[in-house]
Amino acid sequence: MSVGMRKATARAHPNLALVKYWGKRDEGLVLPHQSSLSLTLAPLAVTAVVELGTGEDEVSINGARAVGAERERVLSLIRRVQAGRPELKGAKVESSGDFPVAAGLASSAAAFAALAVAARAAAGDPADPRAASILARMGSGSASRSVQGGFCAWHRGDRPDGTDSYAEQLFPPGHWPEVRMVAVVVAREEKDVKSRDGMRHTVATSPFYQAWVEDAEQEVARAVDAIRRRDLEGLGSIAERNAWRMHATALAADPPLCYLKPKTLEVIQAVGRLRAQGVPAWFTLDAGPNPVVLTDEKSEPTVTALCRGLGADPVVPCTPGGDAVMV
Ligand code: 2P0
Repeated sequence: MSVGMRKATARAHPNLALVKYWGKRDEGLVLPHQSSLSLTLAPLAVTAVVELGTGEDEVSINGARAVGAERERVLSLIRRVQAGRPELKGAKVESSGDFPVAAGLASSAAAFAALAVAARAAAGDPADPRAASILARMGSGSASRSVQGGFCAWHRGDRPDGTDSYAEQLFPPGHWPEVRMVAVVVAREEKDVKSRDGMRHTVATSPFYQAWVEDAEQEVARAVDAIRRRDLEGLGSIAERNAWRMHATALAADPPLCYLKPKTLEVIQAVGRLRAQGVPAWFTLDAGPNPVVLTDEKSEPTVTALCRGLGADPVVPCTPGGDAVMV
């Protein structure tokens, strides 16, 4: 072991955006065009172990040695922590998730949040959710929102250096413990267009992009108001229309970006019919074919059974999750 080696382990949950981030104004610093709002989700989590001062770099993800762009993305976050501190040169990183095979939720938010929290601790930096959120953001935008639990807002910020673009908790998980989000997997294959490329293409070619951005800040404010009042119908309506607007913006890109599959639409329409029968349920959809259904504790079994009945597998009910923690 080389002198100065430090090691820390952190665990973080994924999050799901109810008002979404879709497009960067700065690719290098991962600065968004709009603010966004999410719920951190338990029980799924990623654990990251970071040792600094190892001399050599070594990155493994889910037990396999990471290479190429994947390795570089991890190490570029680590380098920000090592900057100006030669005694921290070299990093051994092990990241592993307990996500079921393609749970339909991106693991990158949890992975980069766990990595940022562990890396800062390994370097001896004090616990600081804002600084960790900024660091996580530079690994993956949505990871900025997984440093803390409950409902978090990622403020777009205005500064070119990104120091005011971070996520913070607005409501802890205990504010509204009955909320459920059911991840519904209708397709397990890797999506054709990754989020990063999809948003770049949308920003560059969609004539609807400006309208999408202008809508966002007020949508976050309205969603925050609904969460404050624990108004599931209000929040669900905002989440659904926000997902449709994000996808409409992507569909208007040239060539169009369509993340929906026939089965996606089948689930979305079935959720709408369920709601017409009085069951509180609203869908949201990220950059992929797998919907996530917002509902409450009482109706979660009905939603889960409906989606399983349509052939979705797995269907993973999630509850509000807590902060990223040191393990
Ligand atoms: C979100 N998504 O707000 C939006 C909604 C997908 C759709 O953030 O390029 O992995 O690493 O910043 O965060 C997924 O994109 O992209 C995402 P990068 P990220 O959750």
